[in-house]
Amino acid sequence: MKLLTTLRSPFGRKVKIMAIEKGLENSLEIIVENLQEKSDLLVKSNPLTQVPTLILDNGECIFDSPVVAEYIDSLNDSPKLIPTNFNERINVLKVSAIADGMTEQAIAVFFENAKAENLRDQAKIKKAHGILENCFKYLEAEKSLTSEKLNMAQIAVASALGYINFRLADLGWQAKYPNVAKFFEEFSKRDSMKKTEPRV
Ligand SMILES: N[C@@H](CCC(=O)N[C@@H](CS)C(=O)NCC(=O)O)C(=O)O
Repeated sequence: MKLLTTLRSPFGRKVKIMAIEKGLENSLEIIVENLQEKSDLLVKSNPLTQVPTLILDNGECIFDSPVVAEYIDSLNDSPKLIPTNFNERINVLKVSAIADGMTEQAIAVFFENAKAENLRDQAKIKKAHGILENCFKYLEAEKSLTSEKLNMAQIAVASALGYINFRLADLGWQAKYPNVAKFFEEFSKRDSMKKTEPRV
């Protein structure tokens, strides 16, 4: 299988961590995309032209990251990262959606901040910061993050936090949200996290 991604995509990181945790690292050929000049392969494989995109050996293409994650989780009998128990599953999917939403807001702030100051959409930045605060508050009380059983919610949240630290390093969320900070500190010790640290 080929995974089209970038070295810093938090959505790509989430599915790479899942593959590593499932023992499937060697089944994935990572193809590094340049999003400023997307490859023909990416454009023809995913109508959204986004990473991550997974291309199976039979040519079938799978996107976007929640679907890639579900596919990877189905590939072997190692413990499921997306639980099969209905209530647990809904919660893990919900917390993963929060993590993905935080990533989207962090990307929006990063791109606004990259513009000249007079061109920045301050209302958009303010709204994104507000949503990030709401999500941090939610995660501060979220039990699935401390579950002994590894799950996709933990992976998605860790990928989102890794991206926030990479792109919005001065956000300073750690002091305000000590439970989330503790979770991230512990989770970052995993090999799968170390192997997938975002790079420019
Ligand atoms: N909902 C998508 C979001 C993926 C996404 O936003 N990927 C970014 C890179 S982190 C991308 O491909 N950006 C290029 C573009 O949107 O044109 C997913 O979960 O896979």
